[in-house]
Amino acid sequence: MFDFLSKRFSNLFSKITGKGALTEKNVQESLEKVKDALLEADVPHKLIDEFVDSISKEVVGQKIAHSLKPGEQFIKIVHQRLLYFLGGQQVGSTFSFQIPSTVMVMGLQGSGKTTTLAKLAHFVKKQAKKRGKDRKILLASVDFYRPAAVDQLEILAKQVGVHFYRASSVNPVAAAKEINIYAKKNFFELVLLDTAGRLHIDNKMLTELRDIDTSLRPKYKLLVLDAMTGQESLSVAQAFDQSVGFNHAILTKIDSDTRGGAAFAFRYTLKKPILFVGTGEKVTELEQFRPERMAERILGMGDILSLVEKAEENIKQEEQESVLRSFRSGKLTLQDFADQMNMVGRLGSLSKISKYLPGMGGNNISPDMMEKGEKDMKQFKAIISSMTAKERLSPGILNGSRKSRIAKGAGATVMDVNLLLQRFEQSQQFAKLFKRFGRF
Ligand SMILES: Nc1nc2c(ncn2[C@@H]2O[C@H](COP(=O)(O)OP(=O)(O)OP(=O)(O)O)[C@@H](O)[C@H]2O)c(=O)[nH]1
Ligand SMILES: [Mg+2]
Repeated sequence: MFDFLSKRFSNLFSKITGKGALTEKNVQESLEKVKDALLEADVPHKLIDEFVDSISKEVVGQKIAHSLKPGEQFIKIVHQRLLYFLGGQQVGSTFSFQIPSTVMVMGLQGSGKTTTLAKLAHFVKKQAKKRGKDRKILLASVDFYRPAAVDQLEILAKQVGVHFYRASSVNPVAAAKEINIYAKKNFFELVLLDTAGRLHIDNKMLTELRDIDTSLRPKYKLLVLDAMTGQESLSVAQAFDQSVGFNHAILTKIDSDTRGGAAFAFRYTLKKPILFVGTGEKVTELEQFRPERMAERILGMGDILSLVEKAEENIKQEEQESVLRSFRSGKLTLQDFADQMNMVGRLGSLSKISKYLPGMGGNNISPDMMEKGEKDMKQFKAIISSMTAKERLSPGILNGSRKSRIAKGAGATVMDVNLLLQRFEQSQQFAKLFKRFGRF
């Protein structure tokens, strides 16, 4: 569970750690690893070559900053470049729709348009509530292509607690006009319009979208892209852009095993912002897109910040702060480690959480391993709780007799105690890394 360091990342890192300078040779070796990481993330070859070339030019012969080791400097440059290609750093800015406005979603069949629309309604409603406001939000659909599509949206609208309107016409353009008139008459502040998707890019779909666009002129046209489609999503995005045009994209299903190659390819080629990412099937599972997190995900560093944000809803502030503090200081005690496990325990199943942790995002974790992880975690907690406060703060004093006392108290073996100490050691290294990168 607390194998925090992604194997790939640590490999990449160790390759050039400790060497005196960034030389052509060690840079090339490491760039190969970056290439592999990007390939695995499903970034198109052509983009990888461009990306790697640009880094190579930047790094070789570069003077190492005083405070950094060559390996760290290298990772930092890769990270920054990735960030740049993903749309730069966003510092805590929260997106909000202009009011009043109409939002139209578009995308291929099954990409998540209808679900995302409900998520957006929920997002805006929650955002308004925080400011003590109540937005008048309308969900409506012009998807007459799939029989139950309109019903699906109606159910979601009920779930979120926003208005829903069913047009009487089944012609998408006529229905869109009807919805528009209804919304104006009833002073809706935000109209979220669902449209039909097709299995592939198809002219009829594009023409329909263009006609709706011409008659409604929605302020926001959002392309919904399924992160799981990988490379193909790039040509999809290009087709929508050339034919209908859109302002932003939303990337869905990033809770899947995908590592974010679609986001990279999309940003790099189309240079349009990704506004949100979908992280699950529920209407609450929508997050603002954070380039820095995607960069880390692509590099296999995991997504600790997302995990922390998720935790915010479930975990008391002070507990979180103590964990962050220990990360920030680069020092981690066994007590912090136990706190972390408690925190993680309250976040949900390991399998869900693991997607956010470095080195655990792939499909290389079997249900058996998950189960074992859950069991280990319980045992680790028992072991830590049978230690004295002093032992928790300075595990260095744990000799043979202390270990066997602790093991007995926790119903475990000395080997289990050693295993815990080993994991703890890894976690400590991770905290040190965090500190060096200045992540928090
Ligand atoms: N895991 C996960 N599933 C998602 C996400 N977004 C949507 N889904 C699922 O993807 C499936 C398709 O979602 P829809 O919202 O119906 O997709 P759509 O684009 O409206 O599909 P059509 O109307 O048929 O074109 C559903 O089973 C959703 O629950 C996400 O972010 N994560
Ligand atoms: Mg739909």
